[in-house]
Amino acid sequence: MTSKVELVSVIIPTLNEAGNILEAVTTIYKELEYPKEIIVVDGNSTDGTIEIIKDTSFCKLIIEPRRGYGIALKTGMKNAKGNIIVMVDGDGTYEVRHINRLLDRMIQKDADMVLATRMYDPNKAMGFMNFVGNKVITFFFDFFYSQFLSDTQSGFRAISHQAIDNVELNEGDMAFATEMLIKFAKEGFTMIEVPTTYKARKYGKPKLRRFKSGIEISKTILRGLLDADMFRKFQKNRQKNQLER
Ligand SMILES: Nc1nc2c(ncn2[C@@H]2O[C@H](COP(=O)(O)OP(=O)(O)O)[C@@H](O)[C@H]2O)c(=O)[nH]1
Ligand SMILES: [Mg+2]
Repeated sequence: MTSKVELVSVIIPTLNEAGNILEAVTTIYKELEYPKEIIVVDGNSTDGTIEIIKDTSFCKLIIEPRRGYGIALKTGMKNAKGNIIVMVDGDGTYEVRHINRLLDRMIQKDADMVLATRMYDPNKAMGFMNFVGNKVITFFFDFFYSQFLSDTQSGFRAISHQAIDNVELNEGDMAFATEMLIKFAKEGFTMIEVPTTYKARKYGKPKLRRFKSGIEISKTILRGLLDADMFRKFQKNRQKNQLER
């Protein structure tokens, strides 16, 4: 439940995003209409990302030398002071101008998490293989955990800080994003989506290793199901979420 925005902590993991990061942080700094702190968690980039962040007066820089998207986000969350956390990639692919939409919706719906879904993007900028992988993962996630999400792999999310402190997250890399959804589903937290657009990466390479991440995410989904008692709880949440749509 998030009825008020006191402070938004925007957390951006970066690993060699020198050509993308400045536009992302300046846009967020200019557009975000709520009190904010912008935290960049860098994995010891060697392409100048760190220097670019240091040159801005409005970003807090944390160096997290351990590899992994999930590890970087967890470190950022530990240092976040806001009652709401927004996580977003620093690779320029998400339309960060839409950040207020997530927060407005969060308050309006008193939600625990709002995800920016890329599935209604008219430009269809997501690569074909990523799109298919995402659809398959999302189908199984929704089916097993009784949710109605369209883009479980979205890395652009507003999250209640209190809710995230309530769940234990162990995945260190890309499966972190899915593990978070599973744990939220188990707690009966409200998760909703707002549409956004998406852009192809202009600089640098994605760190996503599709096959490896696909396996890890599938394992995370199956592991979450081992607790059979949860099924009944999910069914109850299904009814509640249906009303929230
Ligand atoms: N600090 C840190 N950031 C990372 C790491 N791996 C990926 N990132 C960042 O996390 C975000 C998502 O990664 P990306 O390569 O775009 O993955 P994709 O969007 O799934 O293809 C980007 O901003 C990356 O720079 C890491 O090991 N450490
Ligand atoms: Mg990306």
